[in-house]
Amino acid sequence: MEAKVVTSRPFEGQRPGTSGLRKKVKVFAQPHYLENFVQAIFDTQKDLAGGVLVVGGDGRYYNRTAIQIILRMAAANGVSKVLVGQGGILSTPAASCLIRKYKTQGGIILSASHNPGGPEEDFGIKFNAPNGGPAPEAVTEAIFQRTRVIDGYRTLEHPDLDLDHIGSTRLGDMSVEVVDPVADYADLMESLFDFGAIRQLFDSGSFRMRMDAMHAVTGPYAVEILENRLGAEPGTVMNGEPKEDFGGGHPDPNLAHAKELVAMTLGADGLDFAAASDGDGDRNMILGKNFFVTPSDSLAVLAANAHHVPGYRDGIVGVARSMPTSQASDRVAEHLGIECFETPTGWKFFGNLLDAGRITLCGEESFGTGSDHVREKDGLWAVLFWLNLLAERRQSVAEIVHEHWRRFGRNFYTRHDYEGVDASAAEGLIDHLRLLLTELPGKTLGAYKVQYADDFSYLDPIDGSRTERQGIRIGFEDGSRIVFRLSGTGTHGATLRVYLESFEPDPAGHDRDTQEVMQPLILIARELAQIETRTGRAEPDVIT
Ligand code: VG1
Ligand code: CO
Repeated sequence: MEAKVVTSRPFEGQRPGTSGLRKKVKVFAQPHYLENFVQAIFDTQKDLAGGVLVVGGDGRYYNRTAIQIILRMAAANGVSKVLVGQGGILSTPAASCLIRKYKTQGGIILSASHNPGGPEEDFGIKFNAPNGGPAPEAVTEAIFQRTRVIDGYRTLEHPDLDLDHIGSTRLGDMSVEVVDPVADYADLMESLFDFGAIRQLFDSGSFRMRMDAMHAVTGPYAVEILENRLGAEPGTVMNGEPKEDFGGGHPDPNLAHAKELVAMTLGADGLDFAAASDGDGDRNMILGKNFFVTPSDSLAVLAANAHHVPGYRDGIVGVARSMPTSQASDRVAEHLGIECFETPTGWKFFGNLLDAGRITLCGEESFGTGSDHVREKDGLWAVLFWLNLLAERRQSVAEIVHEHWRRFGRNFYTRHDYEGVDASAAEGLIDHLRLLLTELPGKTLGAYKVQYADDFSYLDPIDGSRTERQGIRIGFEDGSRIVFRLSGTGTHGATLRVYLESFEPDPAGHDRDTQEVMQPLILIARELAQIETRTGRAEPDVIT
């Protein structure tokens, strides 16, 4: 079978954002659009020729079509072997696990994560490096530059392969192995957590939990691990069947999009524990009875309790959080006497620190938590970590978090998102804030005195690379912060994210309502950024 070159012309706008290239399905389905981007990966990642590639996705609409296209192109570009998840399914953390376990030259993951799916909705593609993690900036930039000048791509004529049965086939000179998407990942989880203790918790009969897979990729993983291996009762996993349109919902595990699950935790009869994950299985939301754990607190609690879990029994070497994530984990790191890092938003910035052995745990306020076991955030991993803690400490979620606050103080935290805002208005708002930066320090806003104001930039301590303009930070003397940044994962208009944080050392104030506590800062943020006049929005669309 001869490889052929199909002539094409560059498309505008193929620069990957916070996590890969995301566009409407209609954009991806244009002739040559996906192909150009994939060829740019092969053109810049030379080790893929003659190497092994992992391919899979979150099962959304266009996943199977895209995988067939990629397989033909991989064969034409001289890849020697592809490992593809059965049915085209691989969660993001499971893909990372496979790349590492089988030491492949990288992976291509098809997902637009928490964005909705379906013919009218979103699709996405990202390249993961041989360390299993999202391609670093230098790689995504090289891929993007290649897309700007590309004039053709390599493929071959071949019928679609059967991806639904496990086993090996050939496509031209390339071997294609359809693998169980769950087994290796489930084994890794079993090696990290005390499955015996968690099984006992489920067996006790007095512990009730639900895991909402939101009709996304986590379903098969959660069923195998929670129900089959750990003995949770059948039905523990809700919405466990991956659907191409995620059942019409946003597979975004937060208070706004997982309402049904949240309702099940409320009242005297509420569940003891509930969790949800996103489209590609890398996010997690953790709930207890009448209790929501903010992702920032979750990272801090896991760091403070890591010694309860077999995989981290010997302690953790350091923690990292994305810049907008609350400073709760910094307090734990200080207490433990370990390093702590503040990185730009996006998991790719944790990769070097993990590879260099400088951190063990890391997380983002956006429902992302993970460790050095893979190089992606990992939704089910976080759920199992919490289950292991609950089994070990024999306390409720609320008790564990309250105890944590008493020990370290509470970082109140909320994020306000203004979605689908006019892109130039959003840019204008950020530019306006940039102009204020020099005059803000020393000023008093309401009851708060500004200590520093900057546009966050990050110097990677491992490779010395610098990343600029990662969000406007305004820090106050009492430790409170306001952060503004624009989303890099949306597919239409702009999304303005406003992150707010304040610190309360006094346990008497720990049970106050977050929005109420944050009200003064919320008003300062709105006024300072002129949100309503610039965007026409009086209120945010999503509050978490
Ligand atoms: C968002 C989150 C960020 C996360 C990214 C990818 O990015 O804020 O923390 O890493 O999504 O997550 P942005 O640029 O829209 O704020 V996932 O689960 O969508 O791959
Ligand atoms: Co995701």
